[in-house]
Amino acid sequence: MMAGRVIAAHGRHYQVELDDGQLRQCYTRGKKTGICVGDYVDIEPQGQDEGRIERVHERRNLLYRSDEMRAKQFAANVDQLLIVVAVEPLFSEDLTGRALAGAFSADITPVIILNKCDLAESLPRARALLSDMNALGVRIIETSTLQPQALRDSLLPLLANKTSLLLGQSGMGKSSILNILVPEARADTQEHSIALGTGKHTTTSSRLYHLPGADGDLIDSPGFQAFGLKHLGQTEVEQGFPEFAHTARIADSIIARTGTNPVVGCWQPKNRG
Ligand SMILES: Nc1nc2c(ncn2[C@@H]2O[C@H](COP(=O)(O)OP(=O)(O)O)[C@@H](O)[C@H]2O)c(=O)[nH]1
Ligand SMILES: [Mg+2]
Repeated sequence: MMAGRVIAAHGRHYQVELDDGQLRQCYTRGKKTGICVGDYVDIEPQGQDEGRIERVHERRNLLYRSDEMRAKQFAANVDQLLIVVAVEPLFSEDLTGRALAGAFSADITPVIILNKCDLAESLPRARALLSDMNALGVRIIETSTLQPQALRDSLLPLLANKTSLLLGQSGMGKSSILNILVPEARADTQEHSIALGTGKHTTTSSRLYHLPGADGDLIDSPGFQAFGLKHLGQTEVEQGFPEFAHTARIADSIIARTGTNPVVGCWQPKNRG
């Protein structure tokens, strides 16, 4: 048996990086599914470069979304969720709130990256939309891929010694950011696809990359247009939305003064650190 980590998943084929750096194409025994990028596994080597996944180690966490029909896993064993939003096209507040709620409930630290900050005219509007997120204690980092060195300087220290997951709606600049942080990724951006006339630029599956010159991993994920939270209770969902945080702060202060909870059944105040 050899231990490793799943760095890519395509259907039921998994690319596993073994502890010694060796890469193997792996599959599972029988119909076992549900393994995802970031999972630590034990494999039984098969031939030169294949293997069979025999065991999935217990996960520290798992980020996923779910709707009426099914659950979709983003990644496992993640320290940090980087939610990429852009000045233009303007991001969805609802999706951002849902991603935040998903991260909080999975015990993953969210960070918002506001990209395309070179678009000065629309920047104030995007900043105003995000200012409420401060109420949730979420760190916001402003970037522009037109200034790659500044982008590296502000993001790389944050990524050291951690596994971070890049998530965002398509068009926000995820692939462009990934290419600056991990040049060997050579992720297709919208620009490439327009130049090539292929119209095909979307990342279709998640993949884990090592940051060059630093200990830290970055997982790229397909863009998302939905973030169902069927698996969470209302209280957990509300934790991603500043308007509820406002209610919670008022509730917390009333509790501190009077010892009674004014919003029983609506919000369970919680120590959010
Ligand atoms: N002005 C500006 N455009 C950007 C920036 N980052 C990405 N873009 C452009 O936005 C489009 C979408 O970028 P892409 O990386 O493909 O986004 P993704 O769909 O989130 O992976 C492309 O045309 C990029 O060139 C930025 O910081 N500033
Ligand atoms: Mg992309």
